Amino acid sequence: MKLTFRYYGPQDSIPLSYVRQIPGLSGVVTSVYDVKAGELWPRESLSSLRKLCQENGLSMEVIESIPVPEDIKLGKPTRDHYIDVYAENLRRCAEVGVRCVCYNFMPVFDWIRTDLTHQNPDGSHSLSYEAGELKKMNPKHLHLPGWDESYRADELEGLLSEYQGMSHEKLRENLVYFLNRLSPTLDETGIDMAIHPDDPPWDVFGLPRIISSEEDLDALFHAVPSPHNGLTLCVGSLGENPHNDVVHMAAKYAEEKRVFFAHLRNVKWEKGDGSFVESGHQSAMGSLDMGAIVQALVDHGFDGYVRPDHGRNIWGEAGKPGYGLYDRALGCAYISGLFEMAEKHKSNK
Ligand SMILES: [Mn+2]
Repeated sequence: MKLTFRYYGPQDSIPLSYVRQIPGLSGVVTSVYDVKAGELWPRESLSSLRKLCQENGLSMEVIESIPVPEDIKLGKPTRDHYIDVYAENLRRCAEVGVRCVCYNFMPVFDWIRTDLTHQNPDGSHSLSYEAGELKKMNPKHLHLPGWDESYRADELEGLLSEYQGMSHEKLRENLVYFLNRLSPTLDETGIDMAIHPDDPPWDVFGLPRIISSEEDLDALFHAVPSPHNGLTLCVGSLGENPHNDVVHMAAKYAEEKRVFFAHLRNVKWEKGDGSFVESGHQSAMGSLDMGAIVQALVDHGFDGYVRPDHGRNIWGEAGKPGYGLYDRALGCAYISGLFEMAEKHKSNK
């Protein structure tokens, strides 16, 4: 596997000169953050990002993400134009050595939490989700830091009304259309498209979500069998739903060569009503068996990109919730330890 770290570009509070000191790291996962969804990424932005990475001895082979414009998710007549722009952005990424693009297909909102500074008993802070709190939130006034794309209140209102009546089936059709139209570009560039599961993996605010379960993933890979159509196995997102058997999914999709990228983080289920707290990475801190997940990936031939996902905010570190240096660096150390042991105990299943 290739261990990577998310980097928000030159505006990130964590410099690459620090990132490069994390043991075992080979590269960063980044994006062009100052261009709206649906617009072309300047070649200069990509080449200057790559230069920054190279100067620090880090590769830049994964982009997270190129946001998918809502017109594509909605299946509007303008979607062909936006898919063509997306394809051109993929070509430009390929020109600077990008191999894998993480994206999601969640309508309007990216990941959702109800608290970004949940205090843990040890004094650290985590992102958390409480089912009861979500019911009190107004989707028309929602913005969370770290979203790849967000909208003004007036845009949100219009968008939410456009999604009225959107079914799971229709949204799935729109995703399949998007991937099929991108297919020649994927073959030409060799780029792997790694869809990120819905976070949390269920419908929110009445908006349908279609990448939440094994059944959803099977349907996607069946509909678009291209070898470039795969998954960002975000074990935290999938694992937020206790009904998702993440160890089984890791084994199955690694075996099927659908896992291009893995986000490894742990969650602790609370109350049995869908509530959860993002715990530290170690199995003992949360509800997921991280060792078994990594062993399943390794045993089934996974050789893709990995990164720690959100970390807790610890040791008084300020900054973007979930994206501090310290706990994610601890996550890297833990993850590389798990892979070292898993490789030693690899069984050829
Ligand atoms: Mn993730």
